[in-house]
Amino acid sequence: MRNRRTAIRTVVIVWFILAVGGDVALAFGPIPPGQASDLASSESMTILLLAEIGWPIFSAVLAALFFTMVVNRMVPPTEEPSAAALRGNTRAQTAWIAGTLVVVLSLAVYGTVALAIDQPGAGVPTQASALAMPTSTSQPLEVQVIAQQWWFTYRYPTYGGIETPQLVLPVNQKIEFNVTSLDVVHSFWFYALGVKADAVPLNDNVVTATPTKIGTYRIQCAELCGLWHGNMADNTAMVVSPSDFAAWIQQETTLDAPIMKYLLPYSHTYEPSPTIYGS
Ligand SMILES: [Cu+2]
Repeated sequence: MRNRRTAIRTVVIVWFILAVGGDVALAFGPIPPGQASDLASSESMTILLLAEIGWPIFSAVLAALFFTMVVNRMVPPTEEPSAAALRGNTRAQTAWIAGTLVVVLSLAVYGTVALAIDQPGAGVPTQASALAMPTSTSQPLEVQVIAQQWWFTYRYPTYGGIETPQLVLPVNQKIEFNVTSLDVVHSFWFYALGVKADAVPLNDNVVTATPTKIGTYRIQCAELCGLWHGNMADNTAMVVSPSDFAAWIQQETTLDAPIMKYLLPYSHTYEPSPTIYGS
């Protein structure tokens, strides 16, 4: 009996060291998707929280496994069979149900609150934002993402509705991505910003995020969309300073000037053309 107690104590100590060590390591480790936007930071925070809660539980499973496979085999068996104690054990059952309830309910509350803070009014485009230049960085700048087989193009309604093949965003400016498609279902995935939104024909999928780090980023399509789906990846999306952004917009406006009369008027969705797509 004493041996068994010592064994259990050893396992608990092993579990404690594993759990605390892992949680400390997690707190200092890189957590995806990183800190390149407010949305990404919040997602990293959620992943860290879940990992911090999950790791001690996983450690307990490892410790129990270690106990069963190694320690238990070295200790002479006691008279009681190990599994019988749980059957009809009201206290264990109540504790199990209460524990599960607490975990599920607190995560539900946390998830709801996080969602409400990150994406207030998610899915509802702010019509007004397209009409004027944002006067503050918290007022969203509307950027439309148009997915099509097999690339993304971007329109900036605030700047005359110009369309560009490259995504450039000003740093520390709240961006309202309006994601749509011209043909099949695609998915706009800007991993570093924590943005992933389905691009559905005749739908306007809205996500907001504020990029906080100047840099060059990768964008890709995250929905198998046909033969050249793999082509829908771009390593040249950029987050730049407001002055660089203004200069870039100026340059694109000049480039687009001759073709503006052929572009469809800016709209949140576009009718797919049956003659082009053969449906
Ligand atoms: Cu695609």
